[in-house]
Amino acid sequence: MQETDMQPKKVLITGVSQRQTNFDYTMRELGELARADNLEVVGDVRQNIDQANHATYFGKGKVQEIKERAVAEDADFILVNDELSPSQIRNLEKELGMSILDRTQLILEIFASRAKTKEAQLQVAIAEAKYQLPRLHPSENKLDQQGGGGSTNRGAGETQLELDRRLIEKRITKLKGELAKIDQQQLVQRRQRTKNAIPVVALVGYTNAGKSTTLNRILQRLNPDTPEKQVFEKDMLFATLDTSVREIILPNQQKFLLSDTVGFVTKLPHHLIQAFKSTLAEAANADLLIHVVDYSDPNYLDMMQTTQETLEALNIKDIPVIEAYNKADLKPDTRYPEVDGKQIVYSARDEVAIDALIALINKQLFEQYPTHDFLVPYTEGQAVSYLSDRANITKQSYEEDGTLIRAQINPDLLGPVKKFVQK
Ligand SMILES: Nc1nc2c(ncn2[C@@H]2O[C@H](COP(=O)(O)OP(=O)(O)OP(=O)(O)O)[C@@H](O)[C@H]2O)c(=O)[nH]1
Ligand SMILES: [Mg+2]
Repeated sequence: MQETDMQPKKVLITGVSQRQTNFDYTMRELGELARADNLEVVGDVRQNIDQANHATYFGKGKVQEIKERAVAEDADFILVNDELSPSQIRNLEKELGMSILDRTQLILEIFASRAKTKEAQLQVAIAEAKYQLPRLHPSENKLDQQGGGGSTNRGAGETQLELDRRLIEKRITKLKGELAKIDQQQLVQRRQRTKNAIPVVALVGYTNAGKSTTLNRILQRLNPDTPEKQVFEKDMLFATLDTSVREIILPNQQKFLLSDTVGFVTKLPHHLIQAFKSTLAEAANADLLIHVVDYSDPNYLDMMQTTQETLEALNIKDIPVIEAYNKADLKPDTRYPEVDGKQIVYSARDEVAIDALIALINKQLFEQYPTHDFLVPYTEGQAVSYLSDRANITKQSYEEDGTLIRAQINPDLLGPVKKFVQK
């Protein structure tokens, strides 16, 4: 949708609490998502009941209230804070005489409008097709509408439905095939990196927490001569949909790869999570995760929980995590940078704080590895460069019979330099 020459469509946001403790928050977030899709929120109707109505999602009285409110506010359609069943959407639309957009469709729309690369576009298209599949309905297709009822007609409608279904299934297979090709290329790249054993650090977290900004500031601090490597950062939901990987060189010459990827949100549609699995493979294969949190947001704890649940749904586990509490500059009476174990309170906008985060990443990457003393003869220069590329060198001196190096190194990489380890 174009902001400039088109009036934004007006929507009424609606939801059923259903024992959700963070219901208020998810409703507010629904409003944010609507704005991210260029919609104007004209009102808010909620129902406090433990279970949604099976047929119409809202209870009867509430449906009436929504109808009146929508007319009064001149709403173009109704936005519902959940993924509705196909029949709930049909029944509600019939009773309200208005179109319904559910939370899943809204998120899919936002993703579709933001997807830039072929991979992201394919992933969104697959999720959209999977969402549509169970929602095909005989009355929506032309054959059924053209006929004037009668049993022969119903038969034709069903055939058309079968046809539509098969078409979408075929489309999904085709899209998946195209995606698999891209994934294959990336797998090769990842394998290559594993072979070179450059550690991978992945930024994960809620959308708008500051992941891309953190990547940009780390890059700027350590590799200032590569401004073209900066990624897109913006104050909007789902600014990033594609994974970007950047090589970072630490002051001790140690390299690591830092990857930035899509952010999470509550009730992220299941099909989208599945479709984005390959994009998030970067995080699944990381040596270290940086969980970036918008510490200035009053709901930061809910956001952290959502991130954890999404990571679990993606089967990303058993990877060490730095909890990075960002935007401390926006939180009154908060001192930063403050480091406590694997936690840091910082601001991506503050250089000193970024340096503290860099130091913490360095420490966490190598803390798990044992320290060795290596004595490398001066004739074995390549062993010194091998170590400076892969190990965390904490001390280096030039002795009579070679370079003495104290370093932490991944045991899997010790092989080629093992003979220089001092007993
Ligand atoms: N004041 C302040 N603003 C920040 C800080 N870090 C990030 N921001 C702002 O927060 C907004 C979102 O930042 P991004 O880096 O795009 O967030 P993200 O986590 O990559 O978001 P998605 O890509 O949407 O998942 C931008 O407007 C940033 O300038 C910070 O430490 N302080
Ligand atoms: Mg981003």
